[in-house]
Amino acid sequence: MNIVLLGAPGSGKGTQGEKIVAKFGLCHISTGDLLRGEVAAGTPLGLEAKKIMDAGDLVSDEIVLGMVRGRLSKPDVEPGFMLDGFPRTLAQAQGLDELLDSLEKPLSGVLFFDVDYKEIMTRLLARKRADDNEETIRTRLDVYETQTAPLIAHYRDQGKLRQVEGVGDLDEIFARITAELADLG
Ligand code: B4P
Repeated sequence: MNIVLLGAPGSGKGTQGEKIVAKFGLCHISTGDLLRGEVAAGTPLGLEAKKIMDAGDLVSDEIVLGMVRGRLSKPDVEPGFMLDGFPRTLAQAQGLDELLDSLEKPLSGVLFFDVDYKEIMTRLLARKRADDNEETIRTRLDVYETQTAPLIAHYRDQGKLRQVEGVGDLDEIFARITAELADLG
């Protein structure tokens, strides 16, 4: 099973992603975590990415696609993988479609976490990560609306989209996700 987690910042991709990989034995690939790893290691890419992430903007498609291409070439993705926070633009989605075609690893489905922006603001202000202040969150939500939300239609058109109500108790949300994934086979 190869899946994508799609949703606004703070919609629970990272939180539910941990539970999904533990239950289904998938390789967890979070572009946010990969980028924060580069920042922590102080690499040139990390230094460039930090400014962009702190402002709430998206790191360039070229950089992120390059990172994902490298990660998907590693053997631990063989049992199946879960992309968390990627793709985030139509260009990334098209790049991923081409990459997966060339690797002969089709996407099984895309889980879209549906959470309203008011709830997201409350969650992220409570989390206190470096990019979780009110101004940056507003920018991230604007970026999501203009650049990432069009992916909902992209994957719906491919017949891959599975919508999950992302508000409520963590275990209840996970049960909804499990039901969708069981349905994917
Ligand atoms: P990410 O690391 O992907 O982070 P996120 O979208 O902000 O959060 P996520 O949805 O994973 O929320 P979480 O479960 O943690 O991105 C960070 C930055 O990296 C981006 O802004 C961008 O700059 C860069 N980036 C990453 N990928 C990129 C790409 N593909 N292209 C370009 N740039 C990229 O949950 C958030 C909080 O809510 C937590 O505190 C959690 O405890 C809480 N929570 C979760 N579920 C809850 C529930 N049901 N009820 C109450 N609280 C809940």
